[in-house]
Amino acid sequence: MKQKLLLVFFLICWFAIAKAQTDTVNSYVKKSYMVPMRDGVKLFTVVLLPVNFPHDVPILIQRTPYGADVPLKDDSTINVDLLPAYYRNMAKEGYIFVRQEMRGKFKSEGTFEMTRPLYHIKDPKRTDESTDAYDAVGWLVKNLPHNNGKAGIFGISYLGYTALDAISDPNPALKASSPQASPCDMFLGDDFHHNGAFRLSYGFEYSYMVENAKEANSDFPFPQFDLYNWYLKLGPLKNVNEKYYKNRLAAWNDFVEHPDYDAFWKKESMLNQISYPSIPVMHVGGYYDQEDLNGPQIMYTHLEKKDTFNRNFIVLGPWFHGEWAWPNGDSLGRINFESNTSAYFQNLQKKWFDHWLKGKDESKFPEATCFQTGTNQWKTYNTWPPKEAESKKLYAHENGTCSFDKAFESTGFVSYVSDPAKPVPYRELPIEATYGPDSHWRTWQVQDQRFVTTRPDVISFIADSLDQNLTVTGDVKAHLIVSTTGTDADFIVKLIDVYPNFDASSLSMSGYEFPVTMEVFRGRFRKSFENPIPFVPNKPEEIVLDLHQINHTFLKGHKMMIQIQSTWFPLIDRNPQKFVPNIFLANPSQFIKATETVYCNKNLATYIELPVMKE
Ligand code: PG9
Repeated sequence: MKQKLLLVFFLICWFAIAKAQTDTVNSYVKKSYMVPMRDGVKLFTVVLLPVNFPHDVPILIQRTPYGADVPLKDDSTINVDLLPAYYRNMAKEGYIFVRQEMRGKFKSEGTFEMTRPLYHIKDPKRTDESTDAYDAVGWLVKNLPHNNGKAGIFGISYLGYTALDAISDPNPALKASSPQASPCDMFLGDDFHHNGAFRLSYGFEYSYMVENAKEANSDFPFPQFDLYNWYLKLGPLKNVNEKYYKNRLAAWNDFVEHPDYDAFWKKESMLNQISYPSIPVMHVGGYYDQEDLNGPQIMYTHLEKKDTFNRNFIVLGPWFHGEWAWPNGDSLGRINFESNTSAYFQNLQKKWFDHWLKGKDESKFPEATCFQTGTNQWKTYNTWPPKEAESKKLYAHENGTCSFDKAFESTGFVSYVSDPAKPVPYRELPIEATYGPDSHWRTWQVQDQRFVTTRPDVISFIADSLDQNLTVTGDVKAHLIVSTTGTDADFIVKLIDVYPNFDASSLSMSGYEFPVTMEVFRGRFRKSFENPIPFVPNKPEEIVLDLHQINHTFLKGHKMMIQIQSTWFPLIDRNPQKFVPNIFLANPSQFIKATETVYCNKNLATYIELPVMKE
């Protein structure tokens, strides 16, 4: 009897182990193909297939301009534990992973066009990233062994952009898309401009990286490590073509030729190309994304208006560009989030794709999953931003304070001199090449602002310390009333969380000035992005500036602070401060000093509008 029981026990264990083994993938084998598109152009495509896995599995695709190949020979295998943390958990339970090079890049045929518009919408005979995604999915489901006929697409940044492209007329086998840190509109926000202000260091270095050579990403050969002075010595933007690019880089020439929000920018804006979530979409973004902070927030809001079937979702976390793909997301710079936020996301991403592509877990997904900084907790919302937040105005006062009370006085302003010859650095020096060795590009958006607070061309307004927590969840907007002695000007606004002067529990964070959100606006576009106009010297004018969505608790004992300045260099090119038709063609003599005035009185009030949650 005892022996029989032992045998039964042994058999149960054996079955359990055998089942567990067949439900887990140990390794993947690499294959590569040239996949034909409808116009005959073939795209280089790398595939990782699960080895000895008895189930049919979905296909997860990434389409990239940065090179799709992985350092493995064809037909060789890789242990699942060596795959990136970003999708390792999905790999363990079986997916087919595909990376495809976009047309014109690396081993793919055809020509590359930066942020190629969706041409097929107007002319069905033309190809673009959406038709390429369609053709790729069709080929993959037909040709890859053991696929279950369902595909998803995902990726970060440009790969997120191609995931977004794919939802315009998706292949019927494409069942879900997760555009992550995808840009949406390159003039209003994201990589190349913010509110019409040109992102100099990024635009300069990125166009060289992707367009200098077809077969490789190239780093601009800077002759020095700290680039603050290099960009200063570069002089006006017209020197870029004169000294370096010689009109050779299409992307840079496009910047020069399209200084305003014209048809060129509008036709590539996702806002004008995709209007509804044709398949389930999960937008993912970081509050401190140094490249594409705007895209996920704006695109979620845009698609939400037509989300009849409830398949539009958003996840926001305390991340730099793509940090959620990293193994560890428990901090950024010196800001601690007290848990591994990346692992949390990777788990959520798995559940989301498992649901749409494997039919697992029928439970409803939260509409919005948005980390709350300050309290350091994940929160879910039925609507995003949550409707229950109450709008409050944080007013700047002449005496350098700010509060929720409007000023009583009818006069009141603060002025500073902005000198393009001595621009305010956007981060502490040295400013290394964007993706060069030891670069701090990923963390500058949470950098302690004390490095500029005492500059005479930076003005600050600080509130009393809070006697209870104050949570701001949703869209933050700055309303400035400003004038200039020049005829053009930029304004940079920051909402800062000032930590207590003496914090015994975290001594080194005492007095830290944490920029919860910040943004630039190029003044010439205050009435219209299409038709810039000069300022009339000394005439007060309103500028409304989107400071994005946040979910942040200013903790009891902390202070809120508003900071304003007019240069942010070399992140943003220098505004000459004298109105010229095209800043890309301005001469050195057109760059002038100007006095900028911010009004803070009862008739001309400058304030930040905050969506405040009830505690
Ligand atoms: N932020 C980059 C990018 C995306 C889309 C277009 C151009 C640039 C990127 O990291 O891919």
